[in-house]
Amino acid sequence: MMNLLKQIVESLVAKDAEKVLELTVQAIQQQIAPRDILDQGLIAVMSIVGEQFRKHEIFLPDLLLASKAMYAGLEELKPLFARGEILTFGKVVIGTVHGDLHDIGKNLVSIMLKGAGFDVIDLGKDVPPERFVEVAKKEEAKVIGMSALLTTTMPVMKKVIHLLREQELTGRIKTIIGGACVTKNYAVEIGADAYGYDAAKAVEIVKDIFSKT
Ligand code: B1M
Repeated sequence: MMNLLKQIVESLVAKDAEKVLELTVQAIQQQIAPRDILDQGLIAVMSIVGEQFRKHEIFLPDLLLASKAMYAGLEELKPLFARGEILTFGKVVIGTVHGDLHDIGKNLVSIMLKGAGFDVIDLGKDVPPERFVEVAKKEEAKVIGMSALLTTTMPVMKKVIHLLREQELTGRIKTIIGGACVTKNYAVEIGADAYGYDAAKAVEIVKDIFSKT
């Protein structure tokens, strides 16, 4: 069993989607528990790959290939999870704020959060403040993640935090912000719960939030 999981890890690190798919099917046939295939195989690798990306040991196309390989395996596993069993570790609503069309960084954060096992509701770009709050409430998400690349769109993040406060949701729905123009000081200034310098840090923070709730 361990050998097969090890091979899944190796194929994922090699970003070989076909091999990952083949080995995942084999693992299922050998009755390895889906949760073990997920945790010890697919998700474990995304942490390794995320760290490599953070250290600039690999680049964006490598990260995208690795996540594609992970999804190939994940698709095979999804139907096997018993009804009611939670496949993911929690829900996160994410988007690039209203007025801002830069979504490359946000997509990276989204991919890495998915890779880490979170259920990510990606609202895309140019997202109005009301929509972040509305969807987070409807989906019972515990985290709202906002990205901004333009100094002119940063105040939208503040609006979201204001809306949460108005609706007495502060603390129940945590906020994490990031993007090239955003700083830790700005996060403190507007009352965001956390600032993510990069995608790997964002995953670390979200994991931390969920481990405490
Ligand atoms: Co624009 N752009 N752009 N642009 N663009 C910048 C941001 C700019 C700094 C370039 C410059 O002048 N030097 C500048 C902003 C200046 C400012 O406000 N301070 C700028 C401008 C001015 C503009 C336009 C106004 C240009 C024009 O039309 N006159 C226009 C605005 C359009 C709009 O949004 N309304 C515009 C348009 C565009 C393109 C469409 C051409 C394209 C975007 C394509 C796309 O995203 N689909 C684009 C690009 C590519 C850039 C640069 C060159 C690169 C941005 C990028 O993707 N970086 C950028 C210059 C730069 O940043 N050096 C620039 C790679 C990405 C991986 O990094 O997004 O920072 P980043 O994400 C990182 C972290 O920040 C963090 O994790 C990521 C990876 O680790 N992170 C988070 C991001 N979100 C996070 C969320 C988190 C946590 C971490 O928690 C939720």
